[in-house]
Amino acid sequence: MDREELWQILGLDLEAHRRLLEALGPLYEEIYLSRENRPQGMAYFDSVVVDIHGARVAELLQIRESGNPVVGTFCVFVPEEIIWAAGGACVGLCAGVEVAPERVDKVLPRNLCPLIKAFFGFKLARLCPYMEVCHFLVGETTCDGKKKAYEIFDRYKPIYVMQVPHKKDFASLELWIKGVRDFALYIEGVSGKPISTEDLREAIELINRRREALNRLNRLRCHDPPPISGRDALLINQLAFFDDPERFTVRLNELCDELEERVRAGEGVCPSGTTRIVLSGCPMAIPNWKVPYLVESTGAVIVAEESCVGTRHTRELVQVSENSKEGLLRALAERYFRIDCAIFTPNPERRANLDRMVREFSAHGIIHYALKFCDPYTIEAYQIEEGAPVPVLKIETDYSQEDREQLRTRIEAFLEILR
Ligand code: BJ8
Repeated sequence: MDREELWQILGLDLEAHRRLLEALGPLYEEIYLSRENRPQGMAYFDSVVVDIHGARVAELLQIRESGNPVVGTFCVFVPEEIIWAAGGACVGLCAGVEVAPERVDKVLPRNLCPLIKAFFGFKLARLCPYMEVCHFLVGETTCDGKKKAYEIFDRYKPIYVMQVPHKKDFASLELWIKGVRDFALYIEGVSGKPISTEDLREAIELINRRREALNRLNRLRCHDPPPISGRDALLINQLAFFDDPERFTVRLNELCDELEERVRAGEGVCPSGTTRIVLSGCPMAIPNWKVPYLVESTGAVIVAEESCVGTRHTRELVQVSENSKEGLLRALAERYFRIDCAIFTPNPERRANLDRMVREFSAHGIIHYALKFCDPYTIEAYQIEEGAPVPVLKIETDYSQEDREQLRTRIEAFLEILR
């Protein structure tokens, strides 16, 4: 289908949308395409970005027109397997760029996390075809900002909100399991047919395979030199939220085959001995590449992301022990309940996971990345820094480019200390 026609069907503001895509092109060229020594397998992921609002959106429209649910989400707590099992499709809608701030400021407070403002901006300005192609969205009671913003956002697009407990005890797990069961019932109601045990098992295996491929990619970055840059790895992690999971997994495994060859040949994206950084903190939604770009253009390499656009999204697989629908739903709920997001209190698992990553990836330092006004991560940064096995640089930033030079100076000074 012709792209303009597709965007018109979805009711986008065509003129503003054209300007948005025009702005993305040079940014992508600067941060990605102009770089040398990228693996050939990145060509597929580049093609997805170059047509980011085209081919995949058309596929989702087809799914919607065939009567199956297309569902947008904002958090890795939403058990997407249930949506896929119902014959539907799930797409992550978090955005990493500021859009229509003057309109957003009329609805939301100024001092709010940029990630929340961004998805509002995309809706108010009618700029996101993924948002528009969705039947409805699924929110979650994670941070206060999101859960209160969903109450207002529901006026623009219907949102089903899942209740996420904030403590990891037995009672909370039981509450969460019930929430996952209720969500399955809701999706069955929307799609008009029950989810079979077989469909649910296949969906669990499908998403587990995608996680395994992402984990394979991430493990390859343990090597010195790493065979792929942090920027490219982040991009792949970002695209996992959009692309068809089956195709994405095949292409990613092909890329990993190539990266294994590189490792065998001792080839990397940077010289051996380059300073290695773990990024930790808030998710970096596409096209939020500011900090990774600054770090890697300052002579270091990012070897891992302790983030929801990174290992927090992929680390845990669903462990199936009982092949009944109830058993599968329980296994799903248990897997999602292990996520170590900063909205949990207390949250010692995050600290333990991060320390393990520092060891496994032989990192020299941690850059803790928090979005401005994100209380859970800005506050938890204190515990992350305290007693960390390597030096920590704490960054608080938003989606603007105004602090770019200031950040560059701080990152350069930090890398100097590590060296
Ligand atoms: S599981 S990190 S995706 S909640 S950055 S909106 S927390 S104020 S995105 Fe998140 Fe789920 Fe947790 Fe992951 Fe609020 Fe913080 Fe903004 Fe955030």
